[in-house]
Amino acid sequence: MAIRRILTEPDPFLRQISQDVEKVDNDIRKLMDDMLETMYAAPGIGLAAIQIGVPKRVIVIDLSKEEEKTPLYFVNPKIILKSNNNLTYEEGCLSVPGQFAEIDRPDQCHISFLDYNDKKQELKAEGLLATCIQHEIDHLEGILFIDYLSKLKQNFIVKKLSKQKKVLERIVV
Ligand code: K1U
Ligand code: ZN
Repeated sequence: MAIRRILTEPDPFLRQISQDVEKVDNDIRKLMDDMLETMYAAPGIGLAAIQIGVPKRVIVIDLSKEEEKTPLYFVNPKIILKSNNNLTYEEGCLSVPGQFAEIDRPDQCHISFLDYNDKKQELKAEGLLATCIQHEIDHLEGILFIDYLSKLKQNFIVKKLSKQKKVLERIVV
């Protein structure tokens, strides 16, 4: 397993649409293991493959608070049904460091996906899990949570992150 670098806004790679995986083989399992290690190290509660520069439809999530880890793996996740009721949650994103905003999303979603063993599964998620799944599926479409904010707020955040990146690049070089 390896910790991989997480791409941050404004990296155009994050805006790509990710491609379906044909089969969950050992390469995809290695990718998911790396994603999980990267997510735990960050730390975060979810990660999409595109965030580490791999444009494949793969996401990992772990909402457990205890020592015992409970990783969830979703390959080619598809939303079958969304609830009509919304949940507002203060979201963050490892690709938009230091920024948080209240985002409204359906409070329940029903998804189909392939699991770690290439088996077709379905899941009815609610609450934070539903929010996190939708946030990660957005990444697969090149969408970031800041896209739901006003243009003014988006521009402010992108400018701030661009400046931070420039400062960091000067320190590293
Ligand atoms: O960048 C990502 O996609 C991960 C993101 C997932 C997420 C968070 C909140 C709402 C929806 C989706 C994060 O994990 S941000 C970090 C975070 O939420 C967290 C970090 C440490 C402990 C608990 C939460
Ligand atoms: Zn994110």
